[in-house]
Amino acid sequence: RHRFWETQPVGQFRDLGDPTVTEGPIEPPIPLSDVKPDPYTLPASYDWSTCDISDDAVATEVYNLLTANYVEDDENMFRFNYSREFLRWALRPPAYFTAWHIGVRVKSSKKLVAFITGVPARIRVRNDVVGMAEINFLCVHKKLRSKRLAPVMIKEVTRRVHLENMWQAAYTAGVVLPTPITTTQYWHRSLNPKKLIEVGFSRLGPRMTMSRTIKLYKLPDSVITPGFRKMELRDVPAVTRLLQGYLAQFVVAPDFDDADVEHWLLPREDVVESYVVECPQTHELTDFCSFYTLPSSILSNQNYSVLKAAYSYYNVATKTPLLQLMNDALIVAKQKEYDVFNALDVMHNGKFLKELKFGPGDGQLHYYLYNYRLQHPLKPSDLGLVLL
Ligand code: NHW
Ligand code: EN5
Repeated sequence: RHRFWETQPVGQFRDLGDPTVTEGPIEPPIPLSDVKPDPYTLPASYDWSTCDISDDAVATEVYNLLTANYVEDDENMFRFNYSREFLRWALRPPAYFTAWHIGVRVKSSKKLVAFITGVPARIRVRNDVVGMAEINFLCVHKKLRSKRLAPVMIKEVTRRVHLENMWQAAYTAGVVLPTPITTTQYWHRSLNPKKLIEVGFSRLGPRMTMSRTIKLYKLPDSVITPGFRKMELRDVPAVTRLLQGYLAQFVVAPDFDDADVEHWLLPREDVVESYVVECPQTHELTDFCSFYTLPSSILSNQNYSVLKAAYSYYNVATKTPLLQLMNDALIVAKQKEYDVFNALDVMHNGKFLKELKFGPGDGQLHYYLYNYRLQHPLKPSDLGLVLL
């Protein structure tokens, strides 16, 4: 059934529940001198091309490829529209490798027709902190699909990760592959219900009028929590401590240090937003919430061409009730004219989704590890990792 994935060191469906398979790496590392030194062979008319995303012209080529060919929903109504600045943020975390930003070009025209990326991360699985690659933005131009190009690209990124002496990876996908470590559900909170209904993102519920729907999703004009403010550079050490304390309870979670927090959580306009709650008396930081900005192109509507979506990222509540903290996140997202606030049912998100009027979407997100096996799949609430 999976001619490529059956050949890879990933948990196979037949291993599920087999007590003789143990947790941890599937294959041991090999000497770096034994890693294949040359790139895998592409079909004759294509070349590998390392993409320097710092270069504006290259960033635009990648942006254009993804904008026209990346992930769509199951009815092809919406397509992810990651911005250039978002891609730069996603691809240049601390200690990134340019060689892991891999394009495929047509030899004759130099046109970029496929892409795959990795970035380094330390990910903890139970008590084991593992240096991994986070793989994302796998994309093959619509006209080149089903030619088995994706397996060659996956093998090539794997080879380049191995050359840095890393042997594991984490990735997510909307499709089922061998074998998910967990399957999570997308939830959506309408902020601009009229537009969402008009573009087909959501529907008017039974026995609901437009005006009742607008009233249902109404939010206060300003945040409720005293001391709620945008995160600043000086907050990095305290946010790192809050996050480390929170993420320790999950089975799989990133191991963030100050440099990671500065990169992944310090606000960047139209890319990532983070807020802290600073106790008005002690000036101590007690709570934290964040979301990233990922618009979608609306593929066929007369009046609108983009849907502005916020995606819940990492949230930590130690003093403010989580429900109130996330309600404040919804309020700031509404103020900033996001149309919808999305979240997965990971970490403690299940505690606020229903009460804050999120509804389940038609999409799921499956999480995977490469060359690392778990004995049993996890509950989404045991997962402390959000990929972009
Ligand atoms: S998931 C988003 C993936 N991108 C899209 O969905 C964009 C739209 N679709 C496309 O561009 C986030 C194409 O359909 C793609 C497949 C390129 C998806 N992951 O070339 P063929 C990520 O970026 C398998 C993994 O003929 P195609 C995460 C498929 O099962 N495998 O198909 C990426 C089949 O194998 P099988 C996927 O439609 C993680 C084979 O590809 C997949 O022209 C990558 C068919 O290839 C997916 N999303 O191109 C893995 N979709 O065994 C990283 C299909 O079933 C692993 N396939 O025959 C770790 C590497 C690093 C390790 C380091 C130690
Ligand atoms: C890796 N980084 O299917 C990403 N999105 O539910 C790759 N549905 O937006 C993997 N179909 O349910 C990505 N509206 C996998 C996800 C691919 C994109 C995707 C889903 C997630 C989505 C929307 C629109 C559906 C349009 C028709 C959806 C319902 C919203 C409604 C609001 C009111 C309360 C009930 C729910």
